[in-house]
Amino acid sequence: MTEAIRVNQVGFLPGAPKRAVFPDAANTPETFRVVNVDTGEVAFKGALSAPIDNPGAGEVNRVADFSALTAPGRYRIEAGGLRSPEFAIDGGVYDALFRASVKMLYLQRCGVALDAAHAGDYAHPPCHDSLATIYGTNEKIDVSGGWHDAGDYGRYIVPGSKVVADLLLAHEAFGVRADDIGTPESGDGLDDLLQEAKFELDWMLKMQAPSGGVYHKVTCKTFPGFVMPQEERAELVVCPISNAATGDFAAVMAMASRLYAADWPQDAARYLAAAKRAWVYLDAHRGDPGFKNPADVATGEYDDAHDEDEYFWAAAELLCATGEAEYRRAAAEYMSTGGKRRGLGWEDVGTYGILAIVNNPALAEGDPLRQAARDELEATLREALALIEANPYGADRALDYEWGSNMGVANTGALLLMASKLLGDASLAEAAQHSLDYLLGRNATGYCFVTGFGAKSPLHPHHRPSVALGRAMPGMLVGGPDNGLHDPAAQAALAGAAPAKCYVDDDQSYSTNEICVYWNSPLILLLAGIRG
Ligand code: G3I
Ligand code: 9MR
Ligand code: ZN
Repeated sequence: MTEAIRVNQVGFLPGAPKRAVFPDAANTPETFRVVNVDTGEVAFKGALSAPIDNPGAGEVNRVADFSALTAPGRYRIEAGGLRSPEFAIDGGVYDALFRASVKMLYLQRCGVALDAAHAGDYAHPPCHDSLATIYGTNEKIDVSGGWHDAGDYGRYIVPGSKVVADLLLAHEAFGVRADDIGTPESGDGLDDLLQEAKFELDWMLKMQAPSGGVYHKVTCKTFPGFVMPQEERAELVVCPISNAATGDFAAVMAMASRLYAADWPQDAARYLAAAKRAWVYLDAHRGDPGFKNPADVATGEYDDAHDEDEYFWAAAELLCATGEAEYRRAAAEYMSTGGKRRGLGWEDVGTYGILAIVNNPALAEGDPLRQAARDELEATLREALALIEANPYGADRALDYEWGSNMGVANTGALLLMASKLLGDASLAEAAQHSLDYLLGRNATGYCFVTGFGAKSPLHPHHRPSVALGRAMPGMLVGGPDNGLHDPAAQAALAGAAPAKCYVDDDQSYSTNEICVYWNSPLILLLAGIRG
């Protein structure tokens, strides 16, 4: 038997839509069966779809729909000499995955010791706890804390803000109250997601300069070798303030001021004051150029020449937190200029601002600002749905797989779930299952893209602790296919590959096989929404 059938390798909630893909339509029978692997019984029989062209994968596919199978159990799909990896149907099917995907953030914490009781093999003493030099000066400041960004140990405001936003949205939009993640805070009666986000927020406060502007990042000048974090001992450098960092900071601080008010009132007040100071800085710095690495700094740049969407997101969140007219004016002005820069990424954040306006309880139903934001959200959803519909693997794309494409797929699934609640449309939630299926194995590579989960998952992520210890840390979502072939390992392994197959499980392929806190966070949000 050839394990050629692509399916979500973790599995499905009983009532979920369920699909599998046969990659090679020409060599596929007309019918398939779903077999219970414990009893050997055939639990479901069905007919395959007509062949569907899949140019991004360079394939012609057939789709098997077995949504009608709802009985809990462990299953495999079979047809002729083909079969799929095993998967489960179960009400708790995503519980361990959800916990591991949040725990990953704990394991990326910087500046503190990770003890063996919580971190196991990935325990380490405090790292990056020396004072950091403000670039171009002799001034040293304490900016310890926050998460390591990715496979490297940099700490960057712009992508870190995305993670905070996703965790806060999981709490706000889906009512997540988790106290069993397995972090030092678990079991204290307070939400572990809010406490994980707080670890980053409290670091972010240290990155705000007296002017209200926010330093873009703190890293060493170059990337280290494949060492554990406490072994990276080069000088820490705080890079210059940027508008993008300051705008993202203002947005998530304003968001946090609302969501921490009940359990951490003093922190909530500090977050709001910091957000307002950041806005004052932004207002005085319109038109400043975007961040660029200083000539002798080679770490992640997160350069963004367009800061209007960061201004918008900040204004929208400050409006939500305060109701003040100044923020409304700024948000409305942006909405009316048409420059939406939609997105839930590190670079384009317009959709976060849209969500903040649609969500704002202080805006009346018929408020024109809110209506414009709803229209914008609906346009974004229509585009995503058309792409998902046309792709048998359920990714919201045809031929374009960018660096970190798995973040894009997870963002879209998470947005569909949030919009489904906001707009009261259940069909949007069904489409989100396709995003999750893609990430967990129903894709052209046959990988479940989360380390430690599924029958075939990445064993060699570009992640320094995993490489140093010789074992992939579990619960990490890799970047996935990138048809730009942005690193030498990808170029060597993937020349001529179809876009959806431009992925290689090689620890040198940072453009396809790195992991990131802001790739995990939309997975967390997607899982939070799917679990309901
Ligand atoms: O802006 C262009 C756009 O115009 C064009 O249509 C598109 C086509 O693919 O490319 C766009 O630029 C891309 C850019 O991201 C913005 O999305 C680049 O090709 C792409 O190479 C770039 O990738 C980023 C990469 O750093 C290199 O800068 C990733 O998004 C980003 O996730 C990644 O981040 C790294 C950090 O620098 C360091 N830490 C690890 C982290 C993850 O690998
Ligand atoms: O490890 C680095 C990773 O976090 C970045 O995403 C990537 C691109 O900036 O760079 C990685 O570091 C590599 C560097 O760019 C080139 N020399 C080899 C480094 C390790 O693979
Ligand atoms: Zn560190």
